Amino acid sequence: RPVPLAEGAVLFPGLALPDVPALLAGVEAVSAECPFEQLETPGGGRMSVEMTACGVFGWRSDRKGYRYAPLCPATGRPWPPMPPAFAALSRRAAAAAGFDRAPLQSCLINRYNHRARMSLHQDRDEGELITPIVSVSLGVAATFLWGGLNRSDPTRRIRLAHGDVVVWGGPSRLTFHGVTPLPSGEHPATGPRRINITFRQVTTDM
Ligand code: MD3
Ligand code: FE
Repeated sequence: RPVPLAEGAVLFPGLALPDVPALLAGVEAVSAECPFEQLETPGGGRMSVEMTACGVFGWRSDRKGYRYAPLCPATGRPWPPMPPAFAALSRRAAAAAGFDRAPLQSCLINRYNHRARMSLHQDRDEGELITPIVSVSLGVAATFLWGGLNRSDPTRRIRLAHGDVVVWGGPSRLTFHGVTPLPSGEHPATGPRRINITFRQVTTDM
């Protein structure tokens, strides 16, 4: 069942399938409180992916830069609480990959429409790099690009399908990664979209 990808990185195909109804209900509840938004980048462009978040911290981007923040930008209120089914899945996945800490402070929700993409980047706005990141893919399958510790390292292409969970920790935590433009498609659970949920630990003090 688990597919080792590299040191610290493990793919669990379909691990989230039993949780799909609760996850999609959670995404609906969170986005009703803090709506999906195509964030502005420091360069003045707009991300093609729509994002929201729940938990203690969400991630935001604007002309001032990228950062984790305690308030939803659309409402100025705290991000919605993390639904219990979300936290349970993060715990289960981190434990299954052999980590004794699970990321529970922040849950970012990315929504990809046809052609939305994410260019190659590292996740390094978190001050905490010990705890792994847990990612859950739902809906239309995407091609994930996975490189090394340098932007110019060669990339592997990994198909992330509905229900797949990946845990990224240890030496894989700071690898460059991205998502190629979402193909046109249809999935019974999400229609033409893909939803990616990532769990993160942001600070060491909680
Ligand atoms: C490997 N999201 O939100 S999830 C992101 O599919 C992000 O929406 C992508 O990259 C998505 O930052 C990829 C898989 C993932 C997430 C975080 C990682 C892979 C990772 C952090 C380090 C290494
Ligand atoms: Fe990332």
